[in-house]
Amino acid sequence: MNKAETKKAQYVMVGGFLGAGKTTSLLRFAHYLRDAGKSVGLITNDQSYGLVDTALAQFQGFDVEEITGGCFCCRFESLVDASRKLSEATRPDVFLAEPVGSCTDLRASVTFPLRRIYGEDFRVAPLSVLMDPIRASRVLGLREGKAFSSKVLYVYEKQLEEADFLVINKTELVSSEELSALDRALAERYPDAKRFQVSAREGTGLDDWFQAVLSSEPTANTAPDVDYDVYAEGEALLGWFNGTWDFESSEAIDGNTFLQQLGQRVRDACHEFGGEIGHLKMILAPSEMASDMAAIHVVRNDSALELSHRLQAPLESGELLVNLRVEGPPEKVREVCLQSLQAHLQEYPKLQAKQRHVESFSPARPNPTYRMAAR
Ligand SMILES: Nc1nc2c(ncn2[C@@H]2O[C@H](COP(=O)(O)OP(=O)(O)OP(=O)(O)O)[C@@H](O)[C@H]2O)c(=O)[nH]1
Ligand SMILES: [Mg+2]
Repeated sequence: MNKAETKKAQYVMVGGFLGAGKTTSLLRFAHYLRDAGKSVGLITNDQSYGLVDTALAQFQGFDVEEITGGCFCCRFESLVDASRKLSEATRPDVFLAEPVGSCTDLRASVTFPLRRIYGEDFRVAPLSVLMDPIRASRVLGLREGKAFSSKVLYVYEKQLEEADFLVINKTELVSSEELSALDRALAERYPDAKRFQVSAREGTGLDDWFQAVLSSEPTANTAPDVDYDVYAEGEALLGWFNGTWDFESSEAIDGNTFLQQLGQRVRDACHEFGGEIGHLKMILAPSEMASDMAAIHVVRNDSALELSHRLQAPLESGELLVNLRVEGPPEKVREVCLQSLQAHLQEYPKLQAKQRHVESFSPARPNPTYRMAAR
């Protein structure tokens, strides 16, 4: 069968800043597609490996390809390779891809090149950019509270500027007045984008958004200008930490409490040094059971710590995965994580933790494989 006869796979990208709810929404999207009888391939992306997002997607039974070592735009060919690998494995009807939360310029570096170079293989959907309404209201000056520094905010605003679809997520977290004020501000600043209001957690508003994604094409003919010096400096202000430990305890522990308390320690330590958290996410999973795990998230220094997955049973051994993205030097971010874990382990004298992988860094200057300013 030649390509013209084969139905093209759809390529859907959901961007947005760290902690906006991309993974949660994409997993909802994956279930929506699966329920409609379509096959789905998920693509996760990060600067390094040991990803909580990949573990969360696999936990829900989806095929996932992980692209690490840089963002989609800088590892464009890996993105295409990842799609091919998924194609061989499951022949997805739809690829759902999550770019790194500190990444922008996706229209010029992914959407346009994919359409131009691989247009026979993929039908590229409009770019959705997701927002946490509290974070977005702060960025747009509608709400008090700690924000990131101006170069990090440059990246945030560029993400909004390039969106075909602007999606306010977590709508249940704010009042209807605040939601309307945010929606009005977005409409004024970005009149060409289509706007949606959803709650990925509660499942509201999602079907309209998913249907629009699947049935429309990106309409913009040009990409916004991006000053790569400011973009690079903004990303470089963020510290990344990924760590994986194997642990064993001679006495079963309550993993949910273990993880929540560790999360609180890390959050308090970030607060103390004045680093604004983009996203702290951690997973604790037993070694022998693929169907049980605890996961916690913190998406701002003043956000509630969320236990998004709860372990069903106490555990004696398993794996701990920590991903932290925060504004601050990577050495400080590493120190915060390691010292918090060390202090926490003192409360668990029967538990031994063996470090498997630990890494901290700031994202390198983005250097896209392709940059096409027009489609
Ligand atoms: N209240 C509320 N929380 C949500 C909603 N959607 C996602 N979250 C929570 O927001 C946090 C971050 O969600 P993720 O889906 O991991 O966010 P992300 O954008 O993928 O984060 P990164 O990959 O780190 O950039 C988690 O605690 C989610 O449970 C929502 O609709 N309402
Ligand atoms: Mg994610």
